[in-house]
Amino acid sequence: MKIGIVSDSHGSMGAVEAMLAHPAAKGVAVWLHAGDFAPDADALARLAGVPVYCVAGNGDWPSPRVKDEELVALAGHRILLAHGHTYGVQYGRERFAKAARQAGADIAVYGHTHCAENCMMDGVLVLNPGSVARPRDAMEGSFMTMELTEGNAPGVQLIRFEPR
Ligand SMILES: [Mn+2]
Repeated sequence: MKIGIVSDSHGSMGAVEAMLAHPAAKGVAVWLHAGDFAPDADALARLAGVPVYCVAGNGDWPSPRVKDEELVALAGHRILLAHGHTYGVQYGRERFAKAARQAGADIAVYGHTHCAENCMMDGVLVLNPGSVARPRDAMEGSFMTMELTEGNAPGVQLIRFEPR
């Protein structure tokens, strides 16, 4: 099962459309949006025509519909999805990784820093797709794809592309 991971689109529909037009986005069955801004996830769902899980970022208006975090079960894996600001991810990912492990997740996805990351921490695969619209770690926006199959380690790819 191919998962798309995106964060911090910050209202840039051009960046979301460019991401969806990228060859790497082809065949994505489910998108995860790690917040900022949550309405972009609704637009993504409309454009992509597949389910999108989304959480609230620090830049999102409070909404009963969008939670601060989601525990998503897909293809035999459990993913903790959160924007990350409530875990202080800008100072380190230890608290977030620990929360994921305690929730029984083997994957933890966050955003907020606008810097891509792919590392193992506390036995949890910790992922940040970077910002699709306002990258701070490169000139190009980025997103991730993740191939998930039960019983296997996820195959993660970081894709950088020219934002519109
Ligand atoms: Mn943020």
